[in-house]
Amino acid sequence: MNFEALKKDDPVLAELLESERRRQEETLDLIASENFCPRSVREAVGSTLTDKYAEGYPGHRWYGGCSVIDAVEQLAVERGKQLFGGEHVNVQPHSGSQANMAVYFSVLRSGDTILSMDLAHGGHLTHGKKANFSGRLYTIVHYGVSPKTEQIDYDVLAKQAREVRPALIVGGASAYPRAFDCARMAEIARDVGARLMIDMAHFAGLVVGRQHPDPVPVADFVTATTHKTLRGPRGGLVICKEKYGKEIDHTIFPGIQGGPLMHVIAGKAAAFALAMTAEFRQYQAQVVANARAMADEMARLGDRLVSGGTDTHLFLVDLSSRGLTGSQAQEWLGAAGIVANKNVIPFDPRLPLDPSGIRIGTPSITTRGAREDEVRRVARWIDRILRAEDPGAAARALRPEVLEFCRAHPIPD
Ligand code: DSN
Repeated sequence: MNFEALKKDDPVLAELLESERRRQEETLDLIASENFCPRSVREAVGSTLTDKYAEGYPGHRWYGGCSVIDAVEQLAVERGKQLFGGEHVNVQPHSGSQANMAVYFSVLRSGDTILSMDLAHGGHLTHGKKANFSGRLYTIVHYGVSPKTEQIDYDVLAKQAREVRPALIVGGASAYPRAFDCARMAEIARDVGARLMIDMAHFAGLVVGRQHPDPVPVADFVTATTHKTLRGPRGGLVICKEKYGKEIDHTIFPGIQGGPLMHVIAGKAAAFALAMTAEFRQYQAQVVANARAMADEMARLGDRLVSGGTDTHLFLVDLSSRGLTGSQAQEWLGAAGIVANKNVIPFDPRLPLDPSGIRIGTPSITTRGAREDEVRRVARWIDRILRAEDPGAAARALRPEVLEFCRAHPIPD
């Protein structure tokens, strides 16, 4: 996009958007929840569909003039069903949070118990943080990882479920480097009469690429965002069994949302079409291969990785053995143009604002075409900075190399 009209109408904003485009081009994004969506998706999101109100669902709208909009939403829904093999798909949630809210509001009453992963062990805000609607409305009991393996112990989870008897068990996380055993979680939920929701926001693309166990056949509800490994526009979706479909639709509209963002739904349709290709599956395999290669290289250089490694698109480095904190690492890496985020690690003795870990993900760098050798090189850069006596100076010295790497691997347009 060249921002031609924006430059004319609003040069101040145009300059900001141009600066962000340049920042993205000239830095290496290792934030596990980010990616670069293709131009076709951006064209759909930037289209005139943003102008149309369409409260309701295809064939049942509260506005006239929805014939084209109906076809667009129908296309997104049909592609979503085909892509994920889901019985019922709702593409209207504005975000992953609203997708999760839709499931909770559909099947829970206020005060019901949710058994979900502890945020401090990698879970998500909407899985029951006190300050979030989920923590305010429901009784939250958390499961976590084993102190020994830093992985979920499903026998412990089964025992906990039997004690707690939750109405809903939630799987999925935002900083857990291992695959979820969705089939085992379904068995645990079945045994205690709970429903199972898997929030696959982080690993939806991996599921499509057959790099992660598929939650769709075994869970009652699967929620996702469309902008992470799935590489689509920023948004959410719900996949569920047909028997829950009507309730989910009614909860999303009119329950928690008004007019759907039809331009974003068009972007979802465009992204789903691309996700059905063999190239997309290869990309997902490369994302995981890159995460493994990079994690192995960091371990070889002496870092302690949470759970000892990764099965997914992300890994967590415990910086305490280097005598550093996540915030320091985030800042120094940033000075070299390497963008990652500080993160708590399980049983972190430090506070979330300055935790012991850093989270590293490979979806974006893989979209730029990096392969194993290149991500190993990035791991060595990270080591060089964090090991230096003066990390800030080391980062500044490395900046030209990072820039050259970025130029050699432009964001595909
Ligand atoms: N905040 C997102 C992440 O970075 O993982 C999850 O919503």
